[in-house]
Amino acid sequence: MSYIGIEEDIRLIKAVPSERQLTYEKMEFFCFIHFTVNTFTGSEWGDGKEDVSIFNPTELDARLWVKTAKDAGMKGLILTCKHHDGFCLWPSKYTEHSVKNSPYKNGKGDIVREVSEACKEFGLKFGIYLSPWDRNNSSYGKGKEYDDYYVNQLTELLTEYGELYTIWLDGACGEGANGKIQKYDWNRYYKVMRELQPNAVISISGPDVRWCGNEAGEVRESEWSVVAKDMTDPSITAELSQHEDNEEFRDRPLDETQSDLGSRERLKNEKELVWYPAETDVSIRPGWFYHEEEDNKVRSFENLKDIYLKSVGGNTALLLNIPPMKNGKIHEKDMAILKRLGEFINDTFKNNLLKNALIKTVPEHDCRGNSPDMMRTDDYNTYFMNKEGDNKLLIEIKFDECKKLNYLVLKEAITFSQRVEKFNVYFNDESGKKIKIFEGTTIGYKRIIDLKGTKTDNLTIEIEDSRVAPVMSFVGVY
Ligand code: FUL
Repeated sequence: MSYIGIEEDIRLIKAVPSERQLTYEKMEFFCFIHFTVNTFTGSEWGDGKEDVSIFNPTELDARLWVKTAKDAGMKGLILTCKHHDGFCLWPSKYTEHSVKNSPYKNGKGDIVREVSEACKEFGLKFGIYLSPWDRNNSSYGKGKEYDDYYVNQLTELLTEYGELYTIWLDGACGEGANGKIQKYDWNRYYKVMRELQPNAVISISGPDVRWCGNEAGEVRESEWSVVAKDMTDPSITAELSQHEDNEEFRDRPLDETQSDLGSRERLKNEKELVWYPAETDVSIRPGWFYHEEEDNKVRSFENLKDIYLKSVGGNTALLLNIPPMKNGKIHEKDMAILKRLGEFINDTFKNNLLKNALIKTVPEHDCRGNSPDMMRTDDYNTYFMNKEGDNKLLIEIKFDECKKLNYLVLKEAITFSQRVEKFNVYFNDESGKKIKIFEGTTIGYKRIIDLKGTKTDNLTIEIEDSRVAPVMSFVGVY
């Protein structure tokens, strides 16, 4: 609906993903590992005064962490190399507050190395979390002196552990050991990251990937990847992620003022727009770190399945945290649920029923004369692109017999930005009556629609409105 005018429509679709954003988005589902001295003190935010002698995970096997993530269907893993307590999981040259002075492997361990190597072995990509807030280091709060320290540590991590797919930046900024607050030199940090790991996305307090706005696993109904450029400003992203350390915050639903980031109305006065896709980050337990007393509060398979379908299927990536125990192992309860989740993802989306179905569209061909077969393959080289000015598209699917339909997957070719604003899903019952099963707004990278086991031999997707002509990359029915 071009109620603002064609120029505005085109402005809205100018922002497209960078190569590194595209690679990241295609990975869809990753693992967060929160592990540090907090695991041993039972806290969520360490104060940096912990005695390093408490850190002794006697049964840690990084390969098991990675295998658990892989079995769950995850494609990458992010490790808290340093959390707010300042304790480093690698033997950093720049501080004594690290594994090198702990009993772990008699000070000879390097958990960052062990995890990065295990990731390589199992074919997962590796990412780092390096908290800028450091409650241990004496330079924190002293301006450039701390920035130098942070950049030195960053350089160690970005040069000694192979290729990274993400650098996860927490905006938390509290007082350090001396009561001072540091003003982070974000642009200097970004420059080092781009230089040393040009393919890694800089996430959260960074320009490439946006925090979804809550830690409860909630996803917006309409998730736009094109938003106001201001949103990438580190002072804003960091401000948004400032919070208290408690369960109330982690359970807090999405703030209402944050529910619309990308509608036409929301963007109409924004001068500059950017591609800034969202990431849903959530923990399998109430805390980010392991606490024995939360063993009976592990998220259920049903709950995780729901979060997966809504987040990965709602135009966001999913970053699911799995906190290891004091001995370094992952609790068997968590492992069992994750394994089930992996099996669910694998089994559910294995067999695309579209393979043997007829597919017809109105218009019949795309603007280049291509047939709707273009939407059968899940890649960005094949796509169905309506001709300019034609913002509607009907996709009619006919199966050879009545099938029980569980999920519909729709993907836009986001290399042409995000365009679809409104769509419906129908089927015709035996009497020929048209029955609407779903009414949706955005699609973006991926939308998964729960078809709730509908039994039918036909399915129609109606793209009712689009910012400009829709470009569909993939349709899957399972
Ligand atoms: C927050 C931190 O303060 C939490 O401890 C956790 O690391 C979460 C992922 O980000 O900002």
